[in-house]
Amino acid sequence: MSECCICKKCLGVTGDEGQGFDVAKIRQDFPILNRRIHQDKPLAYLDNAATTQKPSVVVCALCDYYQICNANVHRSLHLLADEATQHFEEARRRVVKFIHAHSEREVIYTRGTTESINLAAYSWGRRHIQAGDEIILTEMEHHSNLVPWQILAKERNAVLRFIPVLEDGTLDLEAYRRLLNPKVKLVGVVHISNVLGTVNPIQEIIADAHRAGALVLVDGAQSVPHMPIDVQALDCDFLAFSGHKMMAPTGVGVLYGKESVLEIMDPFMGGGEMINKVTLEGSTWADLPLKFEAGTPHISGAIGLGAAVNYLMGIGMEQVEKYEQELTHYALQKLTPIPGLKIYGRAPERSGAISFILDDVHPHDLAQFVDQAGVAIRAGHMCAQPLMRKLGVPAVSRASLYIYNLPCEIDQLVDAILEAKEYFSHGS
Ligand code: 7TS
Repeated sequence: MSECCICKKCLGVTGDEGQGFDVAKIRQDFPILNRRIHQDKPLAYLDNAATTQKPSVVVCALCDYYQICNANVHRSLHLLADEATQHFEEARRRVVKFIHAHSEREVIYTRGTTESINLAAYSWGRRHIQAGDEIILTEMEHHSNLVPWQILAKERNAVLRFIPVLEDGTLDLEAYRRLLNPKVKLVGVVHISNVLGTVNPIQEIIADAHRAGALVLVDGAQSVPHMPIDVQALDCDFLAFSGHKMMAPTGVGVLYGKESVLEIMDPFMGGGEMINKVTLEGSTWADLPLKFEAGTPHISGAIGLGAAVNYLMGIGMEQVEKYEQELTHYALQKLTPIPGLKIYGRAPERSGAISFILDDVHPHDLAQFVDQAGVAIRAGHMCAQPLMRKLGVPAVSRASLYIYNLPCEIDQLVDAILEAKEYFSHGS
């Protein structure tokens, strides 16, 4: 393992990008990546699907808000309140640009993907789903895009149907087309699987759903941080994503919804901010997007999200995607030949979330072992228990990549897995 994190090999992969892409420079924005852990080993942070690290500009944006213009938004008339509101709304405009939404009315701040999907299931679902209606999901959904629909279906006597996952980790699109019928009101689909890394063909899925008269919610938790997204080109009705998986703070995320769809939805939560007029007998609602933003929001989080979006746009999402594709290719090349290592997910279109099992080593033991070598990966059911059941395993280990990772960090993981193989083969 090289002492220098930007070793020759890494520069070989990252040095000739041109167009201003420089991973060494990017890494300087993340002081945490210089940490040395467990007897001075360089930290290789490969748990980005769980949450990403934050660049200094994001941390500074939080500091600046609290130290320079801390105030509540959308209410008081003093200068600080005005500045805080400006920053909060500027961040929303950046998100609009980032995902190519039509207007700020379509971008609702939430606590993250989970809340975004719950909002849609609650506010859209309770108005539009009746007994006997059908909702199509996939077998690879994160619990966030499954449980809210289960709750809704139970309450409404609606039916959930599932697009099967094929052996290679792709969706069975023929089965999907057979499932479509006039009773289907919504298709909920993850864009990129947090377990299999599969990039689902959502453009096609959306077009088919629309032809059948159903709306589509896309879970973008693992895609929005990693590739260019254009909600207008995709024509999705909802898109949910989390700030913390794209360099922003925890506790902030977004539900994008088409204005025409959001307009005819009831509020999610009641309280301050989301009203127009209130009497003791009843209330009317604020315009979009505030109708769905009851109470004091996560102001610093939203400002941090704006800074993160700015940072990512500065690199360019095409560059982010291209670099991560190279890195994923490198990782798969290195991991695949390891004897006894089974990788889950062989979709031709795949991202840098790579799940695996080594021999009969428990995934938790493997994660703990590689942690001792300085490598942070995740182990567990990945909040996708039905998919685990389908794969026939209780849990997996998962390495997940981001724009600041290096080939030598993958080497560090591979070395640690080989050591683990040796260690556990002695029947410890
Ligand atoms: N959808 C997908 C596809 C996800 O990967 C996650 C989080 C969520 C929804 C929920 O996001 P949250 O920000 O609301 O919690 N996935 C993971 C993971 O794979 N490891 O930790 C969290």
